[in-house]
Amino acid sequence: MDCIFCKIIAGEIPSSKVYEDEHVLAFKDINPQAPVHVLVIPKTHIESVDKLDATNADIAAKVLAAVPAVARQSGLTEGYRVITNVGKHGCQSVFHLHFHVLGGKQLPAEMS
Ligand code: DGP
Repeated sequence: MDCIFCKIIAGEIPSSKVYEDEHVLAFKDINPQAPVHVLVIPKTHIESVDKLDATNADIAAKVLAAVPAVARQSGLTEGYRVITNVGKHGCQSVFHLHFHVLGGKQLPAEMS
């Protein structure tokens, strides 16, 4: 499978690791949109939130449950934003489920 995030999980592509456990990897986004911009992903390949159902929701839960540890590790004591893009209209560019964790400054309230 030609998935860039699966290659990062396999160690074939280097990344700046922030957090790792049995099921989850978190690493710095290559194109940061905020002082802290970390991607939190499952080690199992799932395309996006749109492919979640009762058979794999436990994987997504493990990814989300890792977010507070990622935030703590990244010093996000004043809060942060968690975003996941889905498909073309959502501007998803990597088709391996990932949650963007953004923070380190006051983020704008409005969405474009
Ligand atoms: P999205 O557009 O929501 O699918 O976000 C994909 C993000 O992945 C985007 O912010 C840039 C990041 N990204 C793409 N390729 C790499 C890579 O090779 N390494 C890292 N660290 N981030 C990547």
